[in-house]
Amino acid sequence: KSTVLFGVPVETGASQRGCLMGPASLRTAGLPQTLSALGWSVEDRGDVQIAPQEITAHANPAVHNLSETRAWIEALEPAAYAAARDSDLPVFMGGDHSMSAGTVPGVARRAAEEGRPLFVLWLDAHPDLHTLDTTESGNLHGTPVAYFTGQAGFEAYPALTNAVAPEHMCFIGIRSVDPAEQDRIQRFEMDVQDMRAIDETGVLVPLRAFLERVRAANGRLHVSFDVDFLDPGIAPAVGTTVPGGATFREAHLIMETLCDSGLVGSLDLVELNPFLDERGRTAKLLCDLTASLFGRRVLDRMTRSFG
Ligand code: DIR
Ligand code: MN
Ligand code: MN
Ligand code: MN
Repeated sequence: KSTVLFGVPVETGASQRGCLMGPASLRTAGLPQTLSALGWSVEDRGDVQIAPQEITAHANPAVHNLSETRAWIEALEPAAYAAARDSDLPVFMGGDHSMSAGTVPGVARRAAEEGRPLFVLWLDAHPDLHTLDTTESGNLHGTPVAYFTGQAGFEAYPALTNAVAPEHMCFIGIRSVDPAEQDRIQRFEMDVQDMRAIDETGVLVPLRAFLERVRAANGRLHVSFDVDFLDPGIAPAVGTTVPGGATFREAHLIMETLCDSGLVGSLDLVELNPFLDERGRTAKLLCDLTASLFGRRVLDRMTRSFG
């Protein structure tokens, strides 16, 4: 099994600086070596870069760093496509969540080439369903899902060629939704599992139902993992913490179940802001969660700790 990794040092989609250090922090935590040790062939393609950009205005005055976001999408779509073509399970190390406006269309192009539909599991406190007209913060990390599901209002982003069907989305961990996002969720009848639903049934009931839909459609699955999906008590290194997030075991159980399914074809690790952390704690946790997705078992961990 093979993985291609690359870093996406983008922070212009977020409200505060620091996500550009995310890829370096994940490498320092040993992510490439961890995956090699699990028996994967690992190719780190380094960091994607964009040229310096001029300021572009938008009708919504809150919107900022529009040119940078556009340039990142243009650079990331082909990079993600190539990584998905060249390996079994590429990992895109962010970087704020605006990068998924590039990585998801890239893997969607690969899925279309394989003749398979792309499904996306969005693990996040937020649905990131704003358009450029509805974002109140103007932070473009709040827009990728609306963009790659083909909603109107993205004339300022690159034209989308491979949209993800809204009914192929599943959101888990949601606990902060803006009014315009709520409207879209209801209009498109997207599968949104908020934290209350997780409290009531546990993570496995909705996750298994979604994975069955992916399998029945012979789909390819992309997982987008926002650090703020996790409870801030275990993952403080993110600019938009929301109380009441996923626990350590809920998060590992999701990654282990995804591993068992064999359906995952690509992964985003986003919103890690190492500047807000102590001793790389959150980067190490992301590294361990990724290891669970790549096949590390509880008994492997015991061997490591006690053997
Ligand atoms: C809020 C927060 N919905 C916004 N969004 C995100 O600014 O649009 N925080 N994605 O991570
Ligand atoms: Mn997000
Ligand atoms: Mn979020
Ligand atoms: Mn379908």
